[in-house]
Amino acid sequence: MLEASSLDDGWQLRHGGGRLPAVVPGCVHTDLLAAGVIPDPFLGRAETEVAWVGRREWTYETQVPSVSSGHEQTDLVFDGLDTVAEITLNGRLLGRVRNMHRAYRFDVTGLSGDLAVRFVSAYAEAEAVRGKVGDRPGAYPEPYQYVRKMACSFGWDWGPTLVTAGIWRPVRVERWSTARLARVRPLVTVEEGVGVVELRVDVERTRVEAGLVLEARVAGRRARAEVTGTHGVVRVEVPDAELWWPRGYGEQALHEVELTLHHGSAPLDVWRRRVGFRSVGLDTSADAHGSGFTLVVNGERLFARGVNWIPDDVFPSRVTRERYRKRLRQAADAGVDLVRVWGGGIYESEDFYDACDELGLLVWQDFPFACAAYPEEQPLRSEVEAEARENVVRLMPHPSLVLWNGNNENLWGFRDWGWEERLGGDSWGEGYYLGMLPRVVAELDPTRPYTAGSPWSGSWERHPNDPAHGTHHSWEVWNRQDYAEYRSEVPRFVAEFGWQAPPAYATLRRALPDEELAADSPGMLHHQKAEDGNGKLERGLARHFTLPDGDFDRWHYLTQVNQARAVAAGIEHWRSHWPVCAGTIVWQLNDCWPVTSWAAIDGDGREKPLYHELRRLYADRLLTVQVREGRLVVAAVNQCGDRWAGTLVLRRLSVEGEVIGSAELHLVARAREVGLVPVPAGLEPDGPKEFLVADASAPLRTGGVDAGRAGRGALRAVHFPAPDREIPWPQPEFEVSVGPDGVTVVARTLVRDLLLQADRLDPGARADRGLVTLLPGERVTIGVRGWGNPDVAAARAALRCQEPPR
Ligand code: BMA
Repeated sequence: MLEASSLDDGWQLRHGGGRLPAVVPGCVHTDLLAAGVIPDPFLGRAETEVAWVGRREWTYETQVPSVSSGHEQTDLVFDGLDTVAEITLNGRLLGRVRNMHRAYRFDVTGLSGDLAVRFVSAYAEAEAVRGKVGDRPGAYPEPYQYVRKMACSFGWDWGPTLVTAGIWRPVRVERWSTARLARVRPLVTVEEGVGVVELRVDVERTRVEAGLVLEARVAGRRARAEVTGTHGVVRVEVPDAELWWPRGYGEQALHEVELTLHHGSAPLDVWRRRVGFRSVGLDTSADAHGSGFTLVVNGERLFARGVNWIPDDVFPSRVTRERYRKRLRQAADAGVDLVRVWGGGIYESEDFYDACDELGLLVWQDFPFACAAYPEEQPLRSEVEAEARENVVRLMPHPSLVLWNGNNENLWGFRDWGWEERLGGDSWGEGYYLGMLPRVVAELDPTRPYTAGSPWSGSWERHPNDPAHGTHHSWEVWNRQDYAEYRSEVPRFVAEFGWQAPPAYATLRRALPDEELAADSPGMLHHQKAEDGNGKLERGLARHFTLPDGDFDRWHYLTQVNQARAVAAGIEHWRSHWPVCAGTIVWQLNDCWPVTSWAAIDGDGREKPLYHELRRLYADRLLTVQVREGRLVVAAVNQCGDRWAGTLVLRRLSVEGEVIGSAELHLVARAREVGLVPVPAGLEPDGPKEFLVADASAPLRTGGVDAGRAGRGALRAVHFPAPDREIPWPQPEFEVSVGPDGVTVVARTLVRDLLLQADRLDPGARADRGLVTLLPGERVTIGVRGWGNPDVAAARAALRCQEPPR
């Protein structure tokens, strides 16, 4: 039987003539940080002080023990090396590697002793490749398109430039005899209710003549097959298989598959994974509106409630299984059902995918290409093919994985960002996205759909970002316009759109400990990486609010409110246009360090108001006020499998709380449809002093907690026709009390966008809801966890809401 032993312990990093203890999996920055050699690059402006680390060579060393196990072959296996390295054992070269996205196996039979992994700088490799293949355009100055390393380690418009090196995934020694399972491809399908697992197996042998048998077990069923040469196929059928569903549609049934390789009666190797029975398709057919982009899981057509995922730490080896689970649980708790793994990061880990399988999160995985023209010459071409083959197979068992995507924004960049002219016929990646990658997916994993890029309209005959065809990235709005402009388009699928806001106050305080915080203080600007980011924040804010000159706390609150409002404007509009629009993927769920960015959850894991807003926006039932043909309508977006019928109470109110008019109407939305109720003419609010409140009963579960609801089992939509800066807000008055359940606020006047900033109570505290609007007389209890010493004065000080400008 194959024996595996971890080689993660006992590593050292050579530094300054001596050696430091090294953590594997890990990287050079985290080892230097632990040894006190460098400052924390996440704090202040230390990022720039540690830039030298990425330019140097680094050597990791350990011992390979000598073991007399009696096995015929011994392999040394690296699950991930970041990135360009030479591996030697007792001075003898085992191999040279240059791809962070691959695993490596070396035959070390009969060898033991000094193992060294010498990394050269990824910059040196990138520059050498650039020298060979020629310069290519890209959206950022660093040379990330010339080396197969996580692109965003070279800096991004939300990320620091921290080009690390190291042994970023586990290392082990495997000892085996006769044969081992070299590659297992589970093709999991559902055929007329019967779950089918077809395992296509490749073995590696030391003895060609040995008769080998495969035995598979799934859900109490077994099957056997012989290996011919180095290949074998074993097929297990599970009648009446329990299906795996995305969250909100059903259970996440997972089944263990165990595959054993036998020689006679002796087991040689075992492979175990969990799979789920489900079918997946992508409907891109043409219709009256263009051509769609609708995911179909187990026959159900879905509006995808998505978030874009970036590496959760710029040093991805630091993201533990627990941290993945925590972050993805946060996504699921916000009502998210799809996570897009963005192409400037990595092929995500088993831990990421295990969590998604269990939580019922669908995953769209980009191949790691983003925002640049990528050369197709050697040595890159072979690396890309090898990493694609390896990762398609590695991730195949996971039912959560539903879509492969060729790249992020490169087809768009070629057409729109001046690359076509600059390239003058040079390769730029098209051969990967439209040739190699779809071929690899179709050959190795024909059960999953592939799309060439995001955005992509399905053909060069149309603009790649054409909203009427396929996927669309909506960035003009954040870059240049007011967020109301989201309402001027109904794209078929919005794969990226978003709005920036600073992180939580406690996160800023930790990252910039010695700074008097201001929107443009040096540390704040250093932790803002977007081009003219603060300018865009400021202009976006000025369209809606009176700018709070010099008042940092007010600025911080309002920019966070504006982020939530902007994303809400997009999602409410687009969901109300289901099934023409079949998904929104918010840019972005998470951060990889403390920074002002588009994220809903900041770099310290704290939830911005946008996060809580997502729970309302992505609930199975959403009530929203929209415009159709110049008139207001209430849209009841019903993603449940049951009809939503009930009473809709409309009230036209003044900001002073006076009821100008009201009506009780009937609301119906069929299962997985949108119901529209026109607002009677006399109830449309007129001018900045008035607003509309719509309350609907929603007897079924609505996902998440009841943020934004009028009461239990009810949903509310509030519509102000004028921008906030024109609204004559009354001086807000409310009472605050603190009890075991949290902070209770009773409004005496209209209280708009009430927010408890829990991190100001205690850096470890967390509130269970974000922005709440209360009418006079209404109350809310905001649950707080992790608050050591509850106290009313502190609660008051941590509460914000809209108020008349001072
Ligand atoms: C798109 C993304 C990212 C970027 C984001 C915000 O371009 O694909 O590259 O971070 O917009 O600008």
